Amino acid sequence: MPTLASMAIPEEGPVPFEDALVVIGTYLVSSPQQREEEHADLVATLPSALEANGVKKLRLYQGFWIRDIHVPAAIALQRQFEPRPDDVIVASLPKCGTTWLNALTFATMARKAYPPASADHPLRRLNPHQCLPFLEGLFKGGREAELELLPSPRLMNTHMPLPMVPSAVPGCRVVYVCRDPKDMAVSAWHFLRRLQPDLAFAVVFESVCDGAVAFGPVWDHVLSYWRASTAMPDKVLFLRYEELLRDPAKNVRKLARFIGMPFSAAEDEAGTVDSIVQLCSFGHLKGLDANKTGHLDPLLPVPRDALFRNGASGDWVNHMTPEMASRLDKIVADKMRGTGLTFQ
Ligand code: PAP
Repeated sequence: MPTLASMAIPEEGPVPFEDALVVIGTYLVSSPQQREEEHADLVATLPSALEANGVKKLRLYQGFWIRDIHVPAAIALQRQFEPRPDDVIVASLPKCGTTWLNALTFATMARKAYPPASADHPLRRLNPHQCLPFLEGLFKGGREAELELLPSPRLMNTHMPLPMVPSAVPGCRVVYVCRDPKDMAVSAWHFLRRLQPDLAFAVVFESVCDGAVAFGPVWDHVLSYWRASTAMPDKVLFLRYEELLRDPAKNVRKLARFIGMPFSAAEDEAGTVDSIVQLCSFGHLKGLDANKTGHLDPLLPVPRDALFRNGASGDWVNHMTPEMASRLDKIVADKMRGTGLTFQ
């Protein structure tokens, strides 16, 4: 079997997962059916609900609404995921800044091998999601052995709530990003409409209020990481999309310190932080071919450009009545009471 080094991929990680797959993907046989069948009896007993688009089925597994195809992945992640101490996992709910944080974390962690200003940086030819292995995607398909072949430090991505990846904390480091649930709901609606144009915003809004969204309820997802970040701040970095927008450079510095790779004086001099911010900026990523063409997944016919819609905060005012906004705010505030976390 060829090594990653023989493919001109650095021997130190993180390496773009898409590039690593060129080597390892050929050699490993995945078995999604087998994993689904293994847990089919259990999945069938779990309470179910339909996702807002009425297509995908959610199952209530240990208090979280997980897509039925992902429940076997959750079980396998709980039982088998073995973090390395120098691993970093980017975690988030969908539509809360995953793509951006994937890009920022990859660019920051991999900056020695891939200088952010370089013309051949992987983020100039790959969608940020292609740079990180998606944990539930791999575990769903029985492909977790691929993770073992990646050089350290590894950088991975998940939408799972923390109880589905319990070994991650304190086994490695997790960077979490949350977003105002009102903007998350709007972003999710626009995304789902790419598959189902007649989907009403009210349907998505109600599902967020009810808690029945993939990987939700929103508040329980956020709190699972929030609590871990307050208990173990050196293991979980808790970021906010709105703060990233307000001061991306400050957050990139925070991220670099957290992963144990603070910027040196020489890097400060060279403007490395600004190069990372610019490389990963909404305007830059949105304009790249890698993000304008193609689909997210061969099985998910959503064009990649759906990940780069508006890139701002506060768009909820254009979609919600003041009553809807205060209803969701109140639900979230009630759930957050006493936790030290607020969204207002
Ligand atoms: P995912 O969970 O499916 O990967 P995710 O990246 O979390 O989606 O969310 C997409 C949102 O992040 C979009 O928000 P919007 O619908 O309100 O516009 C998208 O525009 C925004 N986004 C993506 N990349 C960036 C970026 N580089 N900077 C700021 N926002 C971004």
